[in-house]
Amino acid sequence: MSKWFTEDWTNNVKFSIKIKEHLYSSRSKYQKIDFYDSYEFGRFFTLDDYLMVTEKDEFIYHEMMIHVPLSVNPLIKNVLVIGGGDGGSVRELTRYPSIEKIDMVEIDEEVVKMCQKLLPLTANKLTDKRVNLYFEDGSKFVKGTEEKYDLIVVDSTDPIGPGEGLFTTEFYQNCYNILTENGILVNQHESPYFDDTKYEMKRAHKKLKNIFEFATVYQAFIPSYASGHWLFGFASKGLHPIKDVKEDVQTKFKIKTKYYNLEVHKAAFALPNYVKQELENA
Ligand code: AG3
Repeated sequence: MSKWFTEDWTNNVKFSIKIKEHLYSSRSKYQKIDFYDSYEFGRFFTLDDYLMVTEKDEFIYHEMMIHVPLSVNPLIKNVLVIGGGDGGSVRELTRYPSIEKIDMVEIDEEVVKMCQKLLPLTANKLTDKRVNLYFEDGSKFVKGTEEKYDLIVVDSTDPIGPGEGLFTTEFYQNCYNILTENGILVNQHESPYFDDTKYEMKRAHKKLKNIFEFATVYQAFIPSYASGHWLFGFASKGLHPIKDVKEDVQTKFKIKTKYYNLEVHKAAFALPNYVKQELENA
């Protein structure tokens, strides 16, 4: 009998992946953690039965999360990653020799340990000398730190469970306070398509817009996330995601990407009318 992993995209829509092997299952202090091997998506892991990373499409999410802000400001040196326990965002950051320090604050140490064991594709750069790992609550970290960052990457789960505090006004305000003058915040911003994620998209956008001088969203196609149409938030103290983009950042650092390029960068900010409208109404 064949086995399938199924995520409920809504109460009426399910997404299933045929499984070769259920590699690991546990309940940490914070959440249920599962690792699988599959025919189509390779290895993947879930938190509370929501898909986080698959080997097949993680490059899209992580490249878009990191190369967009780095192309807007190639002078970024000091980076804070909140969440991102799989290490994919850190991996993309370590490709820039110009980045001096990466602090990663992940609440669940078990996610990091298991990704290092079972998902080296994303986790293999967590040992880079510039990376400091903190196993604590990101919302507390940004309140307490004296450090300043050029970029904050909020690589969170959905706003339920341990990720909830990473979608609050207080959290965004604290992030704003610890960003440098040209600071940028990017975050995983849910999907505009189904009602539940659309609601979260609007809530997050409304808060970011009230705090930052500039806030918008950009999009990518991520087949394993609900609807496949996924958004990232881009908020800054003034830098503009298109007007300030440096044409040569990929050639300058000789970074080979599978999804990201400058045309994609610019096009990602061109939003469908219904998305624009929902954001205006937020
Ligand atoms: N972060 C989770 C993105 C949201 C997924 N949501 C869902 N499947 N309902 C992914 C972490 C990658 N570093």
